[in-house]
Amino acid sequence: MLIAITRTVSRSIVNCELTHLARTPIDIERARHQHAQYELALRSLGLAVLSLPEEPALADSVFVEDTALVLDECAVILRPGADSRRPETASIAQALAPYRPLMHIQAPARIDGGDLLCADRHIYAGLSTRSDLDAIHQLQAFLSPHGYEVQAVPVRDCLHLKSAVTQVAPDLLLINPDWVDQHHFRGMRFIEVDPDEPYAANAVRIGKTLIYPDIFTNTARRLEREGLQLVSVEIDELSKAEGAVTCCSLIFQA
Ligand code: CIR
Repeated sequence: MLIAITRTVSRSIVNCELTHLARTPIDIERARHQHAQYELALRSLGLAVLSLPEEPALADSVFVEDTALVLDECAVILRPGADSRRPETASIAQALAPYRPLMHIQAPARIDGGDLLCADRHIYAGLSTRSDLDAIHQLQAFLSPHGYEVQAVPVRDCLHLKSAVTQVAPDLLLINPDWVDQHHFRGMRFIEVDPDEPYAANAVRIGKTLIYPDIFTNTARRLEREGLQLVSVEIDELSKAEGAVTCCSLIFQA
């Protein structure tokens, strides 16, 4: 069975980290409602949702994706690039310990899970303002005994690699070519986001279905033309904190 770890939106989300967006007021109740709908979407696709309690003092703690990389063989507890986010990992390590042997990225290396895109045994690792080569080398050392290859991929003008590109089918990537170059992804096909929807490259893939923001209607049509099925969610309140759909869960096989 697939498990999704999530975490309730923190009451302090208004103090979230922001890199590319200006701060605008966040309605916490609306953000919590949208997050609950997102959890419902995961459940509707058959996932068991393990919803962790709120971390009132950790503004960005709803974005659990950034704290760990969970593979079939092990989980790597990451060292998030923003100082304020480091304390988020302790409770995630506790939650993952029953399911996987844990490894830990060591200081001073920094890496956010939003920069890790796994395509089978190939892991693309974004070089962003949050993630560095030291962490990518540590990952490679942890994971090559399990047969994984880790490839560094530079990104620009966006927060994470998965702001710019996510996988939507076995050989198919949804991409914003302004933020990452296609030539890094050898052997893959691409759907480009609609130019009016630069934030539209982030989708959660569960089997043949995508959990996808309702606001990117033009890009959604491109995905549907490829025969992909979408479960659409409202996520605009969490987007004000620079969150997207992948960042709100850690999904793995129990
Ligand atoms: C941050 O800047 O860390 C948060 N405000 C947003 C993190 C979003 N995470 C993700 O896309 N994986």
